Amino acid sequence: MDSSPAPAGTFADGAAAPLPALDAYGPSDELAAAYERDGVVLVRGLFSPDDLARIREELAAHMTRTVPHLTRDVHFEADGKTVRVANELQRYAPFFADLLASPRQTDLVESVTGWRPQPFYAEYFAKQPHGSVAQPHQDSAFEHVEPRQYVHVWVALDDITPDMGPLRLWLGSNRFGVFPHDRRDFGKFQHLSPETVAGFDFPVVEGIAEAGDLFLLDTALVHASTPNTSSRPRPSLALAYRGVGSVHHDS
Ligand SMILES: O=C(O)CCC(=O)C(=O)O
Repeated sequence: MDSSPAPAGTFADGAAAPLPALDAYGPSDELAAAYERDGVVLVRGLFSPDDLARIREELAAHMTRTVPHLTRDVHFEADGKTVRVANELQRYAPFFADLLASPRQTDLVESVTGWRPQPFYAEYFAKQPHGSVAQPHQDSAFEHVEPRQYVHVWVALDDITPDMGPLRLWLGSNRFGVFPHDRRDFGKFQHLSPETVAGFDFPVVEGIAEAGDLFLLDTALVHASTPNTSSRPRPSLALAYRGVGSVHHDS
């Protein structure tokens, strides 16, 4: 078995169908039923162009003013310079702490999942052209929350076309616990082996999206992101929530 880490920018490819978008202000039982069935739902209409512009402004400020001074909460591409992920944004800017706490997301999470959420963390995926992929993983493998009430509201900060490295989602894979994360990529992120993924029988969809769309995903859902072969960055913001009263075990 090949145990070498996958190089940056590679992914065992094969096109997948897009996930259909549902209206944020449509029937909430429809959103809840889709989430219950698939472990993810694509929601359209919650973030306006003005919201996105403000988020992008604050991210630009974080990247230029704060990130150069950080020794944690930032991960780089293989060149060691280009930011791949900026974590824990709420620690550094009140804007992100406030955004995370907004009822806009917490009400949505509650109405779709049935449990009351509290803010957990916010992180930015820069996904530069020809940057690294995210290999298949479950975020619930890295943060241990009991009971298992832990979601990401993953916001597309720009349109995401198939060549921009959209999310890839294994529908319903959240119902089977945590799979072995026995590989590491160049940045030491743990992920599933190609053999584990090859054994899956889950429908696979691609996260094609419009700017402002969000994926509400159960963090036990296996997901990845494919190469960004376009000439545009594919920025996204993950707002994480866990249940009020849940316990987070630091590992
Ligand atoms: O945006 C990406 O490329 C990866 C996102 C991801 O893996 C995550 O939200 O956990």
